Amino acid sequence: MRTCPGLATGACFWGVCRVVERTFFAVKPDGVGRGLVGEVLSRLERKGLRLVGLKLMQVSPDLAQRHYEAHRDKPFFPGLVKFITSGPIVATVWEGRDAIAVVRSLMGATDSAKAAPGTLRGDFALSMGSNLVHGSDSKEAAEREIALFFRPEELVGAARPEESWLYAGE
Ligand code: DAT
Ligand code: MG
Repeated sequence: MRTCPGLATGACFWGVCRVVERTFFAVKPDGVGRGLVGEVLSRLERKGLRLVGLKLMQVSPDLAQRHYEAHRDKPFFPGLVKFITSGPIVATVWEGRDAIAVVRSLMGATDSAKAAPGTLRGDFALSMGSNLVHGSDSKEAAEREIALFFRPEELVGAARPEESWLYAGE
């Protein structure tokens, strides 16, 4: 596999160039506190997504408000900010084919009690507020959230040797 010249997140599989997506994904304070970081990240790794950014961090109230600015007028906003700043999170960036939608499908529904078995929230959570994980829900959100949490030099595009199998036939 070779990196495509001129494409920030491009890659070549079997000589065919394609643009792959990047998405922002976080294990929330409940997931870190409950010791589920390895379990959660391994689901994304095993799916075949490429880890390109990773940090354990404490979210400040200012960063929390900017991250969740779309929810600023919702009644649950103060509780959301309080929760996401209540302990460390693991902030990550992943890259791969349809990464945004793929990660959302691995996460499950926002209300963990309704999330399907086999999803992260369906298997490891019960709550609406403490719902274990965050994932970008659109290309615009992904770009905005990645830039909020990571400097460009903190993202490292390391190819996985098995990508020739993950994308074989495409
Ligand atoms: P998601 O995290 O699935 O993208 P969202 O963007 O709609 O969901 O909401 C962001 C977070 O806000 C969500 O993970 C949990 C919290 N939240 C959403 N709706 C809520 C509600 N009705 N009551 C309490 N918390 C809520
Ligand atoms: Mg959301």
